[in-house]
This record gives sequence, C-alpha cells and structure tokens, in this order.
Amino acid sequence: EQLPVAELRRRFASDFVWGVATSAFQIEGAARADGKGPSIWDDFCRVPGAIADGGTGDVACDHYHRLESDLDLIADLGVTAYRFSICWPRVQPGGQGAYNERGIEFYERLVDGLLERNIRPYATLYHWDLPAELQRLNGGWLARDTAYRFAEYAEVISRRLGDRVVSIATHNEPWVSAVLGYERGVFAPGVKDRRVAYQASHHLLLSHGLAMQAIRAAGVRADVGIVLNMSPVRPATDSELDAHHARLEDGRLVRWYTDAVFKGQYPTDIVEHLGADAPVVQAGDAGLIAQPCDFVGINYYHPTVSSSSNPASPASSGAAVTDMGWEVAPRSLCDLLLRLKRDYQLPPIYITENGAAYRDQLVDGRIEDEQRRQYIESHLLAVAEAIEHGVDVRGYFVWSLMDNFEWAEGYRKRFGIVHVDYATLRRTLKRSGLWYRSLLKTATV
Ligand code: GBH
Repeated sequence: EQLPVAELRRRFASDFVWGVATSAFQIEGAARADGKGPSIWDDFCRVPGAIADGGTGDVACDHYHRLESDLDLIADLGVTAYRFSICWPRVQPGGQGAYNERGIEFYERLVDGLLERNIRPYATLYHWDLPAELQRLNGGWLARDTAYRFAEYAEVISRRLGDRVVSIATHNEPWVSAVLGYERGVFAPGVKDRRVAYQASHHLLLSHGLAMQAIRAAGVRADVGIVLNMSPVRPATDSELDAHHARLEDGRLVRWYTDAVFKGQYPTDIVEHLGADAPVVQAGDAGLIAQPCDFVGINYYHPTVSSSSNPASPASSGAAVTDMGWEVAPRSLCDLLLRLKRDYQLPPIYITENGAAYRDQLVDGRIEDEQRRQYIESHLLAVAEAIEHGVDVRGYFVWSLMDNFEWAEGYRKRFGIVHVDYATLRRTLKRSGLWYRSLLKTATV
C-alpha cells in the first residue's frame, strides 16, 4: 500500500535536498564529440564479452546532445538538486597536459542551466571514466602518479565551476574502481589481480586527499567531500566462522574507506589479513587522505551476507530481490546509518544514490513500475527513521534520473524513474517518476 505523499514528506525538514543522480559515461554518449579523449570504459566496452549485451557508451542516452531538453525534464520533476559526474577525458583528453575548452563548456552549460532552473548542481569528479591514455602510459590507478594527475584536473575544474556548483565529490565509490576494476576485472580496466587491487585503492584514496587540497586551494564556495558505496554486512548464520567472514568483508568494503578518510588509518585487521598484498604507503599519505570533508555521500542499494562459501552475497536466500538480484532491505539502510553514527564522527551525510532495477511493464502507453516506487518509498522511510534517531542526513538522490548504461550489464538493466526507449531515445516518466514528482511538489506546512 502507498503512504500519502504529504505524510512521507512531513518526515523531512523543509530544507532537505531532493535530487536525482546520473553519471557521465552512463548517459552522455558523444564518445568522440568536440575533442573528447577515450576513457578506459570506451576501451573496456570493446573487449569481447565484457558487456552483457555488447553495448557501448558511444550513444548511451545521448544526453550530451539533448542537454536543454534533459534540463527541462529534470526541472519538471521538481527536484531541488541534480547529481552528475564530469568525464575527465572530455575536459582533458589525455589525462595530463592540454585541456579541452569545448568539453569544459558543456559542463558550464549544464551547471548554468541547472541554476537558471533553480536546481543545485552536485558534481562528482570521477565516476570511473579514467582517460585511457593514463591507463596505457602507466597502468591507471596502479601508478602513484595518477593521483597527482587527478588533483591537477580537480583544481582546474574547481577554478572553472567551483563558484557555481554547491558540492564537489572527488570520487564515486573507490571500492568499485579498485575491487571490480583491478581485483575481479569485471569493470574497466579489467585487471584480475588480487595483489594489486589494494595498491590501486590506496592511490584512489591518495588522489582524493590530494584533490581535496587542490580544490580548497582553488578557493571554491562548494562543499567538498567523497561518495562511498556502503552495505551493512551480516553473517549468513550465527556460526563463529560466518561472523569472521562478515567482519573481514565489512573491513574490506566499509572500514577500509571510512577509517582511511575519517580516522586517518587503514583498519589493522585488514592490513594484517592482506599481508604481502597490503599497499605500499608513504609517510604522510594517511594524513593527506584524512583531510576534513564537508560532507560524505553514501550510495546504498543492498545488504551483504557473508559466509565461508560466499563472503559477499548481495542477498540472503529467499529474500525479495531486484532485477540485479540484490536484496530489498530498507531496514539495512537505517541500520547502516545508525552504525556509522556510532562508530565515526562524520560530516553531514547525503544519500547520493539509492534505487532499483526492475523490468518495467508497459500498460496502455504508461510505464508501470510499482516495485521501484515502493523501493524508493520504503528507503525514504528508513532515512527518515535514521534522521529521527539523530543521524544528520541532509539529502537524498534517486539513482537514476533515467534508464542508462548499466556498466557490465549494458542496457538490459533499467534504474531510471524516466524510461528511455533506446531506439528513439525518447524519455517517458514512469509511474515512480510521477510519484516522486508528486512527493516533491507536495506543499509542506
Ligand atoms: C552504483 O554502484 C554506481 O555508482 C552506479 O553507477 C550504478 O549504475 C548503480 O550503482 C547501479 O548499479 O557483486 O553482486 O555482490 C553500485 C555499487 C556495490 C552495488 C557492490 C553492487 C556488489 C554486488 N555496487 N555491489 S555483487
């Protein structure tokens, strides 16, 4: 059953930030337009078998060429904020050296277009699309030098956009970049080597710290922080062995990042567990990584269930799952937020991503996605509960504004509250989008 939108809305402060989120590679297309350089995802899409449906980012949602109408679409939802990412090789094709003015101008048009429509721009500097040239030259995030290249790019963007965007996140989900990119090899750059993944993660975190410094030095007005993917990890059974696996998985997935950024040290149990695979860390790195953030973004989708046979399953058996096979567990989001409050002194929190893939049904020209609507509603209730318990959550962004390129799954999985017909690229608001709009447009008081 559906809660009256006014009732749900009343559980949030009047200045709560309501948004939708996207990322550059997943929606922009225009892979070679206006001087853009290739990214590691452009290359990865060409590896046979890497993408389930053989899709690429060449066209995606063609957002790059449909900016004005997409801005109107975003405004029509009634959101107060829009989270997007900047494609590094679009603004600096080789990842070092010359910048591409036409690429930067695209993001200026995006930001100005949002501001004209009274929507606050939340920018992310890195949502996985590293300039391919940096991969080719020195192995991408395996090279310490890439962290310094990233900080320079961060500074240039900050000088150009830092007075107009309200928020700059350095990275989106460094766990994904390091583990899926360098350990499991299911994401770009497709490296499968446990021994190097933590070195990559260290360089990603170091780049966050160096970028924080560079962005602050640029004198931005925006809040600056990082976006982390999180999942509360629970043991599959009450056996001591499963509890052990759950502790380790929590360490790899959550504490590795939160301890580094907010406590200034890697968790010692994980460093010990890694042994010879622990990253090489230079003196001073820990302090660099742990600079004060103005906010932390949390992306939450599903809980993680740990056992000796599967240390990181996205669902317990028999649970309701989305089209990704991820367990629907709103309570876990509340638990996660309460746990973070207990264990860390965090800056204000934004839920920078939350949402679900489902197969939408077309009924009389309307797109029915009641499951997605329910997913969003139940997770908002979980956020409200956490806030009522004193967690400082300032905003919520639905993933995603529209169906888009879902990485290794290609275009087969749909996360949008707006449907995209890939044959015509027509956008149509789904039932969940209509509902989100009614929630956002509900008069409060
Ligand atoms: C986000 O990451 C991304 O930021 C966004 O680009 C993407 O489109 C969106 O999610 C939807 O996928 O290996 O089966 O155990 C998601 C973070 C963390 C979710 C790891 C899946 C592991 C699932 N992901 N989690 S599994």
